[in-house]
Amino acid sequence: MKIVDAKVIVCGPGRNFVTLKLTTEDGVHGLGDATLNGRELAVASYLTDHVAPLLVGRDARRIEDTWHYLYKGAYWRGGPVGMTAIGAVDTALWDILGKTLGVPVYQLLGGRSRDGVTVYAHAHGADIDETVESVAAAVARGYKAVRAQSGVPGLPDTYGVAHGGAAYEPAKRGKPPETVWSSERYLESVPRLFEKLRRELGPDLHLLHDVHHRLTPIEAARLGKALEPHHLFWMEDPVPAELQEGYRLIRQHTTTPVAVGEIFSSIHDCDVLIREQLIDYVRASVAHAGGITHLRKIAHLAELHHVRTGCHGASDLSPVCMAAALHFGLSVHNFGIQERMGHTPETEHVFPHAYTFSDGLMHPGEAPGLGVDIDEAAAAKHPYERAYLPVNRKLDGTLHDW
Ligand code: KDG
Ligand code: MG
Repeated sequence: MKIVDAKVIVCGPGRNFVTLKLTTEDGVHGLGDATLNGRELAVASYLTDHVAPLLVGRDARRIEDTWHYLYKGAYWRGGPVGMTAIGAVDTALWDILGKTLGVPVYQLLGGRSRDGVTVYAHAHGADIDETVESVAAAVARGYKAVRAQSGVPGLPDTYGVAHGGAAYEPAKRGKPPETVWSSERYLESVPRLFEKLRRELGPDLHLLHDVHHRLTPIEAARLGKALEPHHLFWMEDPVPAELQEGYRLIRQHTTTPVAVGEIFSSIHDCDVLIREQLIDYVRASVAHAGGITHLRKIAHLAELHHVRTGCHGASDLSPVCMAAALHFGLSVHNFGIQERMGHTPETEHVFPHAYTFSDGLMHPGEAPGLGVDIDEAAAAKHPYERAYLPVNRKLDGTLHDW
């Protein structure tokens, strides 16, 4: 079953996406999400200029071998651009295999380990009261788990909070927007948010919060301690994880569970975190961590060390990634939770899909393969427009983590 075509489709239905479409000699096609928010064209070029010529003529069934052929064959291994490209190839090959055998991908991954995939929604507001309302609205839509982000008093913009009731969408056209940051003001307000959420919404709801890499380890330890009475499901990305050992300090001080990894590209970015049990959830995604094949290896290592999965699922990962994440999440034993930020109606239209949501759970559906497609004619109506993620500065102008 030879691959005869490898096409990269770049489109912008409300936001930019890069999709790899592989076609075999039998006319079966598979899709992979190759979107790297803010650096999309680097992956598109990597695939078109360097990977596509290697794929044509290869046997589409050799998924594991193709992964190593691209990873080891590049010599310059790892990194977000290369691993996103490999991830897209890998995902498309699983899609093709499922379609060829007439089964959904989760059946190829060992079958289902649960009835559905628990997902968490995003909620946000300009202040604590608005955020509590937004979380309650997500609960009314059926979610059993909600990530809450609130505006910080005295700061004009805060990570995760959109203005005017719009959905939160960080990437903006033109030069990167600049936001302002104060850890002191943030640390003062977040415990008050979760104190009110627990009081008003009760003990059963899973509450999550994303710190977005902005604290130092000792500040993160302080926040984790302050949040302990409100028993969060997790505190995400409390500090940047380039230094994995930095998490030891947080762990020594707090029992608030920690989730890390949406920017990880490979198992080597999290092996210390997992082996030393410094985190509770690993957030690496199918799109950015080398596809289904490599993410399964991360999950299996994590399983040995009581760490569960919590894959990134922001709106900049396309419905192709969401479908793959759901097959992965339904099958992998140590699944924790899956993020679901949602997509615009234009995106839903460009990527018709079989996955569904009901009562807090998502299911990938029973269509052969991933159960997601791309309507190329619809995609062509939404051309790519360059967009950047914001940068963030402290009150004194120092560049900080966004
Ligand atoms: O492209 C960056 C976004 O995906 C990221 O900021 C979203 O932190 C995020 C999350 O947890 O979904
Ligand atoms: Mg995050």
